[in-house]
Amino acid sequence: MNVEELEGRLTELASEAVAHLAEVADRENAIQVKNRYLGRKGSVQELMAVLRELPHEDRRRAGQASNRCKEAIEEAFRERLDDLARQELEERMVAEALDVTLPGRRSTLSLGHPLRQVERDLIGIFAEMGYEVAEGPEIEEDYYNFEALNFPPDHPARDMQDTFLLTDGRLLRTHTSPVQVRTMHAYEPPIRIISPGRVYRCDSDLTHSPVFHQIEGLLVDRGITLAHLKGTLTTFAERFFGAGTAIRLRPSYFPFTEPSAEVDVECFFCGGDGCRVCSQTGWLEILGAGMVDPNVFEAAGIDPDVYSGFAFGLGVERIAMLKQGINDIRRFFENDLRFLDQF
Ligand code: 2NL
Repeated sequence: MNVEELEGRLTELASEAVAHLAEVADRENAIQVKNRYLGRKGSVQELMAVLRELPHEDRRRAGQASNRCKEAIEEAFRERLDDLARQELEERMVAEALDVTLPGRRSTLSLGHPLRQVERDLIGIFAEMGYEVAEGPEIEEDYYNFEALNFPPDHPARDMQDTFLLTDGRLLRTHTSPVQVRTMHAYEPPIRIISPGRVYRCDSDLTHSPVFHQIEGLLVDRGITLAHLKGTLTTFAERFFGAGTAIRLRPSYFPFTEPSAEVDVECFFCGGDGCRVCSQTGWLEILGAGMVDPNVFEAAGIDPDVYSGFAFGLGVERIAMLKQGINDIRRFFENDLRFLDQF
């Protein structure tokens, strides 16, 4: 082979390599193709064996031709890598494109748990009438939960069935009355408080949950009568259930009030005509109330000859179930958003 032929072969090799590189689909293949031509055992190196057999005066020319060939291949290689990188970037930009003009997902503003909504409304009505919110511990002493409230030692509500007892002799409060007792112990009348909170009873069915919520009210001052109680509850019923809602008091018994009454409101489903919800009576029982028993005042250090007062208690779940048409108390505690989102 003479120098012209060698030059020709090198030029051919270069264009062959450039054509090959143009066809590779990725970086790895591009490197393989480049090495096939420029590697230590590549086609260009193979041709260089010829160089040693050329006359001395032709070797320089042959060397230059080989350099041109290598440079051409290397340049084609670099360009191909650049093209592949650009192409990959473009593909990623298409694949990962974000449409920033799409409308966002609306977030909904929750009104809170249905029980809390009812509790908030109830508290709001009494707050407007001047009642202050009082709170106390859920783990109570027998004294505040029972004894100070005039429960006789053998009263059935003290039964282990109804009360969760702790091993240290304390208990989970069965009502929020102990909060009122503590308030009477700590403050002089006049007292006007409501005590909302969690209470516990060992009882469970469609309408009873072992943990439920109560709001109790207590008003103590000179000259308080049953008329004040009835007026207060009438105002409450009108504000909560609607103007003109009638109430009635039926005689009842609680250890801590005398006299005691169950309080009914006119059925707000049928307006008092009688329906399934009120069992055809036209009335719904919504709370218990009465005049504070003198024994309770005495235990609290308040003179029953000077002061009198009324108290009432209502179950938040019961009112929420009536108002929102819920028939299973457990719905409140399951945290099922399909239920909760309806309120
Ligand atoms: C009901 C009945 C009631 C009271 C709670 C009370 C508290 C003190 C003194 C006197 Cl410190 N009474 N609370 C009075 C009458 C009824 O609750 O059925 N609750 C769901």
